[in-house]
Amino acid sequence: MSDKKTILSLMQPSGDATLGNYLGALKNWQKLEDEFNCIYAIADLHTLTVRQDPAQLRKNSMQVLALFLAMGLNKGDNIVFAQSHVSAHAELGWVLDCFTYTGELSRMTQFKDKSARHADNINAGLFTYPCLMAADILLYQADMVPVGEDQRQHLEITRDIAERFNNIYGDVFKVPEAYIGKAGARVMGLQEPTRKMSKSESANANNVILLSDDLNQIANKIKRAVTDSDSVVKASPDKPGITNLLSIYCAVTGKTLEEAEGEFVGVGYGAFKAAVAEAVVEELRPVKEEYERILKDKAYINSVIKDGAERAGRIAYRTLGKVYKKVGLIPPVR
Ligand code: ATP
Ligand code: LTN
Repeated sequence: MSDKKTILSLMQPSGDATLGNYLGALKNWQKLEDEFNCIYAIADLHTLTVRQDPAQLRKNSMQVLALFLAMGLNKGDNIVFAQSHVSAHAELGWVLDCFTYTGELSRMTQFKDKSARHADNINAGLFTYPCLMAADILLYQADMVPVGEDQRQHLEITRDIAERFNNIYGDVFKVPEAYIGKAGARVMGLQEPTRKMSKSESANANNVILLSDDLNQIANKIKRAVTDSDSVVKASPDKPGITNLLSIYCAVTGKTLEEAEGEFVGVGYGAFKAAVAEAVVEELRPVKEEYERILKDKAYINSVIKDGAERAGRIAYRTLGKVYKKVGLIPPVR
């Protein structure tokens, strides 16, 4: 890899990717290729913290990978792979478990939220999730991690773990920073605009736009989105529905909020929603075409992630070797 800084991010294949994942994460990752060495993976091991249907998990994993490739995240020197294909993640995760306190882990808001939502399966993996995520990042000596607001606390604990380890053993890990790009949109549910659009909570199909929905379905979901009581197209905290549609429109067109509001002065909600639908459909049309094509070509996806795992592994096992040596494990006899 070149001497550019390294940026890394993973996405859980916990469902099919949503418009939220696309606008809030993937579209921003796409712009980083020139400036950074980019490493992207599916966090399939993390997904096991919530009970999965095996066939469905495999399907979701291929879909998320197909989307990565459709968006060109594997271009140039970028690396794309599956977390479970580089065993160093699980191995370093274990070591980091031993350098993380249960008190710290029990303060994680995601752990508290997920335990409340999956009260029948509060497993140890859900608890130590941040240690595996720290391993994902620290193995690659990543400088930057693009994270949404919801993952900030996990990045903070990663930094704490890295600093703790470095204080004992010397400079083993680079301490990563959050990458704050141009504000990615936070996309809310179309039917419940006060909650974020999320792939693992797509029970109400009209609430979530999936990248696998067909273009007509996508347009119809937007046209059926809940709006607010008056009929003025203006963002405001007491109008979460309209605010959400405006922010989607801005993220897709690159317009500012003022420009978008200006464009819809005197326009009714119906026509406004039709314009948002049209903009989203035109944005997604080429991505979806590429996505559908790649999804059918399993051999291509497999060849990219095989190569990705080999290249990722070369970096990861070097770091893991250093860690094993520092903590006092005897080198394996070969
Ligand atoms: P899950 O339902 O499993 O929690 P999710 O759809 O909420 O999944 P994550 O896998 O947690 O998404 O997030 C992957 C990336 O997508 C993160 O960088 C996150 O910040 C971003 N992201 C997820 N949902 C949204 C959203 N609604 N708006 C903007 N960004 C989002
Ligand atoms: N926890 C993240 C996914 C994730 C990740 C990572 C993100 C796992 N490992 C390493 C950045 C870096 C999520 O659910 N969005």
